[in-house]
Amino acid sequence: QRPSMGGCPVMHQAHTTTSSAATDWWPNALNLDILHQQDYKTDPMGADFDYAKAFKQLDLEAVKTDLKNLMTESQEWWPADWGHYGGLMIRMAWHSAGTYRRADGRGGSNTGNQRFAPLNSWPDNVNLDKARRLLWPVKKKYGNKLSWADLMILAGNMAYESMGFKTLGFAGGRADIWHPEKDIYWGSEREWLAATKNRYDNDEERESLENPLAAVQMGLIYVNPEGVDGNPDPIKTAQDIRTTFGRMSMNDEETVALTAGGHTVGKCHGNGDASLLEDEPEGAEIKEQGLGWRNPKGTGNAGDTVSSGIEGAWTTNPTEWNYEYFDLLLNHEWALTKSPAGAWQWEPVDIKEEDRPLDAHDPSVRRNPIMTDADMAMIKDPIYREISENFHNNPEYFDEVFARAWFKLTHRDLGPKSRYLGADVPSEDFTWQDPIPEGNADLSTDDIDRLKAQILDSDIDHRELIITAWDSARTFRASDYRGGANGARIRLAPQKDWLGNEPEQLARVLVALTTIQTNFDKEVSIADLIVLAGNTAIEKAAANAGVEIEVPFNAGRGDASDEMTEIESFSDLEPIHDGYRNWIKGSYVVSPEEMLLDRTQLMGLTAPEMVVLVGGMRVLDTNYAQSQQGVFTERAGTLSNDFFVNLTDMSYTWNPIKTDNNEATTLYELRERATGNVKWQASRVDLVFGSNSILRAYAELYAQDDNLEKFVKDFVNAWNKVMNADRFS
Ligand code: HEB
Repeated sequence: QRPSMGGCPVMHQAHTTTSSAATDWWPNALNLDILHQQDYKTDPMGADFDYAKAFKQLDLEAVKTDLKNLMTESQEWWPADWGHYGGLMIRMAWHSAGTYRRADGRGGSNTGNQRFAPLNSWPDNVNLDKARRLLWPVKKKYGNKLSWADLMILAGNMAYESMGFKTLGFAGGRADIWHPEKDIYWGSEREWLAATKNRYDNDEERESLENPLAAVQMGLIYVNPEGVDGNPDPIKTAQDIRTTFGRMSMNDEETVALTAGGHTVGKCHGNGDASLLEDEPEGAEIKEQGLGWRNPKGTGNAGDTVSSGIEGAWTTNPTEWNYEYFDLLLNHEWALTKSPAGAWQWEPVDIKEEDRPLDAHDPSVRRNPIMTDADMAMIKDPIYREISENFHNNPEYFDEVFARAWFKLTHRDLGPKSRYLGADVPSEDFTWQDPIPEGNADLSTDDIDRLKAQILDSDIDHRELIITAWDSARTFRASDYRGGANGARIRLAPQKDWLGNEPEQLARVLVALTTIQTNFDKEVSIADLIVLAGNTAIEKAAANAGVEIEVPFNAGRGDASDEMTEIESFSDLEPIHDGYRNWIKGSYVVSPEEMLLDRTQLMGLTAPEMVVLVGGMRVLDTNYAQSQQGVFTERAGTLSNDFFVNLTDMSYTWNPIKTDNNEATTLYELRERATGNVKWQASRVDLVFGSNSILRAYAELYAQDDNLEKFVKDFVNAWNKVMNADRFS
């Protein structure tokens, strides 16, 4: 109880905890906070800070040396198993990277989000708070030049190197966030580790795991180590492993390599009663200072540590890179037992004394090695078994596959190689990096003017030029920096055939642009021409509205080839809705306006940018199949603020359109109040800008009599941001 003197100094129910917010009264209102986080003021570094620049000043070799030393400098507050923190650091790095999922590109290592809720407190991340705290002296020493996000991955690499494994390399470039991410959907459960069936269309069909999720239970990184819903059965666990690793584009061979390479080192912790652990970091007492899971047993650490509840090491020498994992797994019979914490685990029926690992804190005792249900899957699933045997017989091959898979795991969501920083970047290109050749950046103003003139001379509809530029750029997602206009992959499979790209129209525009390219006397990429054509058409549309404005253009985009393009993984980028073009591919449970919001967040745009772009795209007549919903203007093709003027005009009423059978559709019509005549048509995506109070505030801003010019300028800025979102050099 806090002492009170004649009334509390803070008003009761003040909005100072996360359980109360002004908008909680209307839980179904659009959550624009997911966009507001793009221009939050939580980042203390300010807009001028450029992490890439700061990283370039970093003495990477010195950090690496410090990290290697740190591995074996056991701290009394959290003693290292066998005097080596390697296993703990690798688990931290893997859990940082392993939240990535390919469907929306969210999760993963590139933001340092493990410092914040919910990840800092996930049941699967027990005691990784200790790993990060052990790294604090290194973070403190190198400061702004080394983000937490980079540090966590580098620490995993240095752990491997200090245990004798040569990694493929390391790229820096992951800038930290300073607040929990508000946009990531981790599942709808309200209970940690709720039964897996919540996430499946059909519980027996493990591939029916709800997209975009990549873990089988709330609070896990991947699968339950004790078996599906805690019931050991390696064959079933194998299905879950295959599905969840597939959700991050790992194939069977990569999956086996990662699991084996991961569990070659370190141990599981479960020498106590897991139910006695105190609160996780986010809920812990102030005196815990950000640490969680206080363990009341014995010293609460070292030999008493409880993390997963499983207890024991996988290999005889768990601080060394070696091949004992497969030796033990394949050459013993394993039987189901329980750990001291009561967790299911597998132990060998028969093992030579010298093959048993030493106790992690008492060298006078040897213990049984263990396997989790997930490890057993590596020999019980027939496909995994074949791979395991092959790795066992060809350790050099195992080394190579593991090195590549580890690099992919830890760098996958950092984006294209142009974002990679530092001297340890491998020279090899990998197709999962979506490589793009460099384009010609040396186009003079005169060259660009000549190209623009040819674009205007060609007989392609301006709306089609704008559409093509938009469609080529809109695939970009800031979650993993994939997609975008660079590379002009819109001309390649699978994108050229996506329904949302209106393939016939697209093909026509590409032919016209290719003709311009071929006839031009300098090298210019199609990727650049697509953007330049869109820009040129927009300049014309602005001029029609009486505003002279130049859309910025930076040449240098390259054209990717089919060989550089993993068709399967590009399928993740296919739009199934695009509110900017007033289009939805099918019918979905989620409302079109929510999909617009989610897509906008992925594109890295703010709420005002979304508003100005939608308003502009409508009057530019760029709807899919030229539908007229939201085209609230008599002069389509003119970059006017008519969308906002008419949306906010009280001379209309807004009415849902019914089908002939009197069923509601998701479409609306605007009728003149005076006559009842239908004047315009609209979708939910159009009308949400008039109904949501925050969006309406922005819509009114652009409808104002004094803001036509601001509207055009803001539109051009937002457009330019979209066109260049995927360029990092
Ligand atoms: Fe792991 C640990 C599970 C994968 C690496 N794992 C661990 C544990 C568990 C697991 C339960 C224990 C924890 C404690 O502490 O208690 N994993 C698992 C699963 C999976 C995995 C289920 C799926 C299959 N891992 C993995 C990967 C990696 C790893 C992929 C990498 C590569 N882990 C690891 C490590 C460790 C672990 C290193 C140790 C830690 C220490 O030592 O501390």
